[in-house]
Amino acid sequence: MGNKLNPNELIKLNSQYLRGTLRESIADQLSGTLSPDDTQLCKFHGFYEQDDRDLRSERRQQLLEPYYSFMLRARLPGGVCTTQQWLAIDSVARELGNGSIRLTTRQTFQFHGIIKKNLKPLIKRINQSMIDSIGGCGDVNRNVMCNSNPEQSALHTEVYQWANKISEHLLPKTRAYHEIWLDGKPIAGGESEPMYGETYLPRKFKTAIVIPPVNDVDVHTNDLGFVAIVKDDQLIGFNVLAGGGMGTTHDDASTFPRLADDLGFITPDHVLAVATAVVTIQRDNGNRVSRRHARLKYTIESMGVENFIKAVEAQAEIKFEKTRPVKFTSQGDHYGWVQNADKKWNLTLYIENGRIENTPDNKLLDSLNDVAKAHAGEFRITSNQNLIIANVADNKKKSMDALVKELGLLNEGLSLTRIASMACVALPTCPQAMAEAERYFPDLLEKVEELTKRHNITDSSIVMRVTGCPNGCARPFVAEIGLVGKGPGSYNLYLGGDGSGLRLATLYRKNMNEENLIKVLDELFKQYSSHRFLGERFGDFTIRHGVVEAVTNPAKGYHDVS
Ligand code: SRM
Ligand code: SF4
Repeated sequence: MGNKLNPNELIKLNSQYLRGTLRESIADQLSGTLSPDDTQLCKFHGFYEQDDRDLRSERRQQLLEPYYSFMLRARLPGGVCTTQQWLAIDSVARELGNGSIRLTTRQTFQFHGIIKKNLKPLIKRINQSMIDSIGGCGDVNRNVMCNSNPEQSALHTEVYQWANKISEHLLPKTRAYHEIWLDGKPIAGGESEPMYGETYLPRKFKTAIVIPPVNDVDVHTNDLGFVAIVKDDQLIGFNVLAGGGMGTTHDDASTFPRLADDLGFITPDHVLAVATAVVTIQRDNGNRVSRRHARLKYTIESMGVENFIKAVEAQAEIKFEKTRPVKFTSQGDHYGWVQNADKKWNLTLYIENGRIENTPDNKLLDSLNDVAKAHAGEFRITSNQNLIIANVADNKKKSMDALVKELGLLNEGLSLTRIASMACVALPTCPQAMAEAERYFPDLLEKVEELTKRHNITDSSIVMRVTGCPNGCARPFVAEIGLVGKGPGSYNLYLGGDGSGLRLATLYRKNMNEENLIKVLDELFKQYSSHRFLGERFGDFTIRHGVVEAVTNPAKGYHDVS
């Protein structure tokens, strides 16, 4: 590794606070693409340039430029939107995207297939519905996650407000977004980025809040995590976590998935100061030479956790109290109708890989449009790519239940493993994909389900996650079975997550094709079926039975607290 700054640092520095030449790039309608620097800067505005990889070689043969389009990711803290907003999102997808909405593993949504001339109208349209895409991507804080426990509505509301406050607090202050996309007037006297500075962060930064015992957001996989501590039904503060992350590079041991460390407990009044401190320490100490090593997890590894804690305390002018004991029990969603303490009803729907579109067999986009029209309330996107119809009044529950049944949205009869699992986007839009994920996973799951039936383990909900590459967008390194794309039809197999997101999975086999994978799972499921303890999870079994070794991690202590 040389000491030369990564070229992205200069792009940021010379961009006049993220403006670059985005206006000119958009105005140039001769090409479907942006200038090279703008392809980096556009991420801070929430979108990526992509090309349809299914069409690449055909277009190359025809001497055409790749079929360029854009993916835009919104900022939606805690995944909450009104049904009015949903109807706007729906119409934008149909009119300016490729007719699909993709719910993501960070509780927001993406549009794919946006052509260049539609970018500005699209951004304007979502902003008219009070949704923006600032920091959807880029080297800043990303969408702030907050768990969507329908059972705990009063607490959820309070904690969700913190997710919103953190999201607002960590937003870049540049007016570039408003000027370029919303025709906002420049503010006289220039501007500054008091927290981020001219070169923003060395890399993306992710924050999540969680209310135990449900760890649907996989809080330990975030750069910064807040674990709500509740006493007598009141929020009294948060355990703060820092330094989690999933992304790795195959066969490069200097990169690794990591679970966050405990920094200690704080009262709510210190949340924003601690968030600022963690962000600015990462800003000043993160690696700006190698983007592969630029996440906070590597900064903490090189500073040492104790030094990092001291630095946060000094910067935020606080003293961490001892981490409070908590217990997590699951990382998946809880499906079906649940009534809140305030008597409102919530229905969690399984959305296969978060993809919402109309196909010849399933008019999911239309069905959710019908639900949104019938429900004057909220939708909540979960961090497992699912959708909650939230806050249905008691006297409306019956008619909503009839509607979702009529529309076939209940997905009854799906296996426990299927509804606990997820896959990343991968092909054809993701430029990083080495193997299929979203398009392949449903078929693979059928084969896995046959095995679970053969071995009588259908009562076990096994968290299985597939990604097309080791960036880990569906958090496979905390799954009980993680498949990580290596090449076309080939995956590395990870085992040993604990079903609550508190233990890293371990590499078990490399370069598995489907045939080998099914053979290996057949044997493992056979052993699990014969030797499991009552209620023992598959991931726990693979550790106890010596299939893989438990990966020591800082979050382990949490799990043992009863
Ligand atoms: Fe991701 C990059 C999709 C959650 C780690 N991720 C990408 C890109 C933008 C590919 C690219 O670099 O051009 C993918 C776009 C695919 C497409 O066509 O839509 C992409 N990531 C996704 C989503 C849509 C996956 C999904 O199926 O839902 C998720 C959107 C989240 C959001 O709404 O903000 C998504 N990505 C994650 C997560 C999970 C999480 O954050 O909880 C991770 C692992 C956690 C982490 O960050 O460590 C993740 N994505 C990455 C990385 C590796 C980062 C690293 O530290 O090495 C990349 C590559 C990069 O940043 O260079 C990446
Ligand atoms: Fe793309 Fe890799 Fe993320 Fe999947 S894990 S969406 S293949 S970057």
